[in-house]
Amino acid sequence: MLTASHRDYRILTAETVPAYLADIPTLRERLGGSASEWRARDVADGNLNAVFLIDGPKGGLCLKQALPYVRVAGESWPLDINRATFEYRYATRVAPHVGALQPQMFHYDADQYIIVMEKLEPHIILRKALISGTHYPRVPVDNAEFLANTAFHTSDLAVPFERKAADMEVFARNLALQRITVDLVYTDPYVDVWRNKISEPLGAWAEALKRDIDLKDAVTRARLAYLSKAQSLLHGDLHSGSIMVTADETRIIDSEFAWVGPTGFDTGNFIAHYVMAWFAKPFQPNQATDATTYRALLTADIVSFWQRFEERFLAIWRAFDGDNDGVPATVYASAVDRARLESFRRAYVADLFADTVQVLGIEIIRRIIGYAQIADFHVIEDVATRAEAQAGALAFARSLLIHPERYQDIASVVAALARFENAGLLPDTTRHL
Ligand code: SR1
Ligand code: MG
Repeated sequence: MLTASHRDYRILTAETVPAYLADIPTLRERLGGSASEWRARDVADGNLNAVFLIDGPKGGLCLKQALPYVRVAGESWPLDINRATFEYRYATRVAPHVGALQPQMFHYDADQYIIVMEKLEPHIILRKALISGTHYPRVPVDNAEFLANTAFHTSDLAVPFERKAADMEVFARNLALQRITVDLVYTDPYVDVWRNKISEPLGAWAEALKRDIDLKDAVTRARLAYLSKAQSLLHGDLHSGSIMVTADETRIIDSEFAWVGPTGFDTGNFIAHYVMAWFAKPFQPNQATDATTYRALLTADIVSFWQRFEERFLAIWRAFDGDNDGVPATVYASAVDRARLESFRRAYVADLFADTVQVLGIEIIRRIIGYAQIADFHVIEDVATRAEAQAGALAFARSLLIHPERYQDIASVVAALARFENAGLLPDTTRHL
């Protein structure tokens, strides 16, 4: 979406990218040589933006430009280009706490809505690895480290309220992308809207979800939490398409959906994509690993992610002695106070877990019924087979949301997966699986 204030904005192409970079001395220096020697490739893969990789005689760069519309939909779906600002602001805000777990940012152009960053090579998108059955064991550990740090250091546990208010002031303006999240994640699957993409075999499931008032109540509680529980700065879209990997490195990318909200949004989103990979796995073609083995790796990764997140979040909190207004050290001054603080910490993390489970269920439902569906299921060519895999995931998601008391720890979440895989295309909402 363009306004009069964007009159200098131009959409770059692989042909025009070298000339753009040639005008920026620090970037010219990184590439080496001159523009005529640089090769730019359009590698856009996500739903929203243009992305180019550029190689020069000395080095490479990645350039990302916000388009004035949703890339995968085209100009019929206009979208505010200021989203690039929020991606850049998030990356710089969390940089002191996450180190090399995100790409280095080299340049931000506030007129062209362009970010130029480290080119990640030979990294691949984690979703592609999950689909091919290739295992990257560092991911759960690294992502737990990333999220424990971003969640803690941007919360009232770690900063004076004035600092958090400054974050809220910035990211509360990320309105266009929050409209997408509120609509596509929290609302669309429960109403009739043109954006939903419901395959014919999933028709009964889609109808059942829309009629299930217990489910809709649970989703409404989560939607209200997303809008009103300003707990920490969220990445806002941390799924397997927002993580790039090699065997030794994990990089979190694409933080344009950043928002101050419930911490469980990021943790639940991440786990949801491992769970969907689990349901899709037996039906995906061309696998590097046998499905049973890979499923066991996925469940182990889910458990180790949560355990590591909890362990690191608590350890960072225990070691922290900076100013904050949420849990002031002056209030917890005696040995008795400090012992009580430890049980307070445990309760805080239990609340994060409950929010995580809610978002886990909600993210699964929106990726199967809603607009932004995922390749993990769509590589299954046979629509009926794909729907069977998706139905299992929907049944599991519904159970998480309407029976949260059954899912008090991560072991009970993964232990339940197999109970739902044969849920079938006719949802039985009276059968409390
Ligand atoms: C219009 S598509 C929007 C979705 O793509 C992004 O990757 C986010 O997941 C968002 O919900
Ligand atoms: Mg993205």
